Parts: sequence; C-alpha cells; structure tokens
Amino acid sequence: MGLVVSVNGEFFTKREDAKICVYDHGFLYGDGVFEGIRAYNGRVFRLDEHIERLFTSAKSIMLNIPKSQEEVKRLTVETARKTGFKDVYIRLVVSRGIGDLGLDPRKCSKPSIVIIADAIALYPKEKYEQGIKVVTCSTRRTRPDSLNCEIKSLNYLNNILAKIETIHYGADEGIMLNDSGYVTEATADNIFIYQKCKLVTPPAFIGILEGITRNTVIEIAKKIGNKVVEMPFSVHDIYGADECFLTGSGAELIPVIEIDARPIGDGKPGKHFKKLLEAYQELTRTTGTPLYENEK
Ligand code: PXG
Repeated sequence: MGLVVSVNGEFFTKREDAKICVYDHGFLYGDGVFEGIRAYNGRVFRLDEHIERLFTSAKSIMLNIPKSQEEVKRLTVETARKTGFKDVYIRLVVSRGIGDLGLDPRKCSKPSIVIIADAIALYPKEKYEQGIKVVTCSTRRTRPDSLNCEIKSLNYLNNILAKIETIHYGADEGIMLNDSGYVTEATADNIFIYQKCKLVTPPAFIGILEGITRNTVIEIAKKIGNKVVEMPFSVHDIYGADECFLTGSGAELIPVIEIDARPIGDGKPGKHFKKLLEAYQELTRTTGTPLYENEK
C-alpha cells in the first residue's frame, strides 16, 4: 500500500525512482498537458470526462498521445489500483517527450506518459467549515488567442504568478480577471456566486478552464431546483453576492467568506453552498469507475 507512479508503462513505488529525462520538453518548455483526477471510496470520479479533456487539450497543442482513450483509462485505473488506496489523487501527465535544446516539437519522437497515484493532501477541515478569504489578483488570465485557458497545459506560470500575489497578500486564494476585467476563475479552481436567487458562474468563452467539478455542480444544482446561469460578471458582483464558493477536483467545493477585505453575505458559508457540497459528496462516494472487483 502506497504511492505508485507509472512512467511510460513502467511502475515505480518510490518517488526517487520515478524519473523523466531532463531533455523532455515537458521539463524544458512546459510543453505538455495534464489532468488532476480523484478516486473516492474505490471509484474514479468522472474518469471519462477527464480522459476526454486530456485528449482535447493534446489535440489543441498538436500532441499525438500514442495510446487510445480506452488504453489511457485502463492504465490510469491500473496505476491507482496498485496503491491499494480507496481514496486516491491521480496526476496524469503527457509531455511532448525527449527532444533537442530548441522549441521544435518535431525533434521529440515520442510523448512521455506519467501517471502518479498517491494519497490526497486535503485542504484543512476548518476551511470547509469556516470558509476562505480571497483577493483579486493583478495578473490577468491569458487571452484565448495567446494560450487558451481551456488547454490544461503544463505551462501554469500565469496561475503561479497569481498564486504568488495571493500568498503575498496573506489570502487563501486569488481571483483572476480576463483582459476586459471580467471574473474568470481562481488560480486552480472555478468560481460560483449565489446572487438574486440564482447560481452564477462565468461562461467558458470568458477564458476559464471548464472544470469537471464546475460542470458537475451545475448539473447537481439544476437537479435540486436551483436556477443556474453561465454569465459574465465583475468583482463588484462578488462584493454584492449572497454567497460565493470555488470548485475543483482538489478542493471539491470550498466556501469563500471574504474578498478584498469585504465580507460576502453574512461572512459565513451559505446554505446553498452547504446543500451543494452535500450532494456533491454523495455523488463522489457512490459513482465512478470501480478500482477493485468488489466495488462493482
Ligand atoms: N481552473 C483551473 C485553472 C484549474 O487548474 C480547475 C479550474 C478546476 O477543474 P476541475 O476539472 O478539477 O474541476 C482547475 C483544476 C493540482 C490540481 O494538483 C489542479 C487542478 C485540479 C486538481 C489538482 O494542482 N486544477
């Protein structure tokens, strides 16, 4: 029982043994794509959606993954199963592969496929109960015509610069705007507000990663009777919102109680958030691709 890493189909159980060549363009240029996936209670949550997004990201950067979606799914499940864990964090990385010192991707003959399956480092429990504080970052999200945010690429410097600002301000997370000043997302999570009896989240065209958790929350919210709107909004709308929360595979749903030193609503996690978190956790516990025979 413990972490397992698959490097091009070979399995390792020690961090220090799982290695990639320094000439890999994933390391040299951030040239590649990835997914962050979770398994709960012996089931991989929304595996099909993650693999589909991985292949779409790869297609967009003209990276041909040398395996079918089914093969990648099988390898992902196999790697996660070898940990023996029921709750697993899975990091799936496909890089351009080993090449020359130069950008030219044609020099990289074979993409590298790495799957890390490890225990999950969760946000502290009190953050879910008390909520987090966020700030608006001055670093803007990349424009869709420079590096499209829909590509879950290995090039996360845009988000890391915003994260550095967040840390400097002493906040838990940072909100990033697009070049027109509309709210996009947090540094590694999508954002929702509850405002005037409806749940609002920015639409994909504003420049976000269309999160799988985000889409699941939209689905759940509609099912339990919420009105959901995908609509651009500004920081001013967050200041005046009744509730706000972030979503992502790592964080699940986490309540935001303060932004730029202004309390959101009554400054406590909201009732709509609590209902949605409950429904989300029920779904993650009970659905997904089984890792072990007895989970089927
Ligand atoms: N926006 C960005 C920029 C992200 O990186 C999300 C939104 C949420 O997407 P999902 O599909 O997860 O709902 C992400 C997700 C990590 C890690 O270890 C990062 C993400 C997800 C899981 C792990 O850094 N980012």
